[in-house]
Amino acid sequence: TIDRASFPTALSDRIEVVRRDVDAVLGAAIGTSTTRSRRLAEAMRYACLGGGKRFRTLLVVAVADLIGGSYAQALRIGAAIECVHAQSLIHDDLPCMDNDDLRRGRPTLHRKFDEATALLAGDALLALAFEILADPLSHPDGATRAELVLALTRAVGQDGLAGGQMMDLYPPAEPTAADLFACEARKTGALIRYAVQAATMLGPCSADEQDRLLQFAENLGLVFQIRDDILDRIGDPAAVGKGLRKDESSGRKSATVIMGLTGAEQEASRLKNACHEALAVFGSKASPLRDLAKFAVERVH
Ligand code: GRG
Repeated sequence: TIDRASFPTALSDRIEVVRRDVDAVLGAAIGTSTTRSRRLAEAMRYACLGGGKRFRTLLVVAVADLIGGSYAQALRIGAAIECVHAQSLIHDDLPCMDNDDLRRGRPTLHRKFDEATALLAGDALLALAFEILADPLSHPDGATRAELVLALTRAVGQDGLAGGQMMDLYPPAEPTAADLFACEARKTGALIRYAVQAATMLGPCSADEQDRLLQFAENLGLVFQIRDDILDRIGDPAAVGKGLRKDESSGRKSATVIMGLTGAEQEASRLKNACHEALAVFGSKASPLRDLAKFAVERVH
């Protein structure tokens, strides 16, 4: 379990510790074999280890902490999620999707390498995610490992990232707030929900506690994406100055386009309150999760 005496309580310190530790797991999982393609491994490292807030891993660790799960197992689940997340960002940045040149303040993977390398690095990272989960180091019980894998397949597929991205690329002509939530719950919410769901498998957790944690996760996933949409509107002063707001220039039917900036901010605040309500029964033990909800709604990148 997580040693609370030595594990930092301040979120900024937690971010640093978790980043260091999950990066070590990811680095080892990608490996240093000289018989494999060095270019592929370099591209995977570039995409996976080049920054990122590690929000989903922090979430796994916080839920594991709440229910007395293992830190080492939480980190491995976090690493698997970071692989899927990195793959989704690589694909999202490609010319056939968002056609972005920059990610995490550096050239996107297809700009740094090339499109073929970006596609293959994404493929290999998705495979690596499942390899990490299916390894007994992630959980000693085979049935639990199968559940961890099954739940991730669902978070990635038609009801998850791929389905949500499709809804984002091909929205209805006049999307409603319900259409937006259906898209964002899949595109962003599914992996955040998975982080919480997987962590509940790492320790004793009653059905009622799991329900509440999943309710928290579903509200958190939406708030995280709505904040992303708000940052696309207000986040880049250079773009605003040139009249190139990303929420308009991208053509995406984002929260700020559908609800307006004020509507999106009100919705984010409502969802944050719903996060807090879902955690009420856990009392002060859930403080790290409350910190993450606050972070999701206040973050500036
Ligand atoms: C099959 C896994 C898979 C994906 C294919 C391309 C695609 C389908 C989905 C893309 C979904 C997407 C880009 C969602 C955006 C989610 C989001 C809010 C990303 C930003 O997350 P942060 O802020 O990023 O956590 P960092 O850089 O901090 O890790």
